[in-house]
Amino acid sequence: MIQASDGSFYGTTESGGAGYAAAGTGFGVIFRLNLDTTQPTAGPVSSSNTQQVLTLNMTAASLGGTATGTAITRTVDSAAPITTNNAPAGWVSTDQTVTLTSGDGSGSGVKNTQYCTDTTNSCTPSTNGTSVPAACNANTACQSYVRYRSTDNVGNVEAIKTAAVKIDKAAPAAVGNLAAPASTKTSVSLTWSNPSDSGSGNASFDVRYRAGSTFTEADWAGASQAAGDRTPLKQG
Ligand SMILES: [Ca+2]
Ligand SMILES: [Ca+2]
Repeated sequence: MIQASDGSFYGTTESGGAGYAAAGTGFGVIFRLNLDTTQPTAGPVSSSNTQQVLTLNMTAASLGGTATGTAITRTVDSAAPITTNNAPAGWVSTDQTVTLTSGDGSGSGVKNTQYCTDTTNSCTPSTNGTSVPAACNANTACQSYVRYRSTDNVGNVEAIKTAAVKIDKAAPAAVGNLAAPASTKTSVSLTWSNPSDSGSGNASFDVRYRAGSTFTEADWAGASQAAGDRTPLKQG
């Protein structure tokens, strides 16, 4: 007695091993591909034509003859699963949890998704899961990599993919060289140097003033915000 699951999937090679059970000893397995009874195949049967439906007739044979087999159909799944990630495209200011989403189309289904994280984009995914934490210490900027892949139920393995996660919790350095080289009765022109920043780079400057008295950073909210272009100049 040879047993297999009608309608189930197999990878590119089908043999008399996994998925089949022979009761007793002294039996051999004969494959007949697509019901071609004139050309029995001693297995394994192989096809890389994914989603192709094959009809297999498997019988037990012994010295006493070959039994009558019952045909089954199985579908070739030679396609690896596809996994995507939801990592943000650019720099962000908070720790992230990257979610991996996998699918195997109309194939045998996803068996597992594995991931790893590092800073050199070279690790081999080995942790099962689809929720990947990415963290960065306070006052620092970090770029890490989530590397991942999925495997389907017949052993097709996806090529490793990578998502870069960029977290910037480091404020820019202090503005330097502030000067007021020109002024009129109604305006003051200011110059300053663009301070360094670990991570995402400076996006804007906040210029404040107060008439009649000086103020410090502690009074920042109570001072008036100056109008004008405060976008950093591009490098180069
Ligand atoms: Ca598949
Ligand atoms: Ca920064």
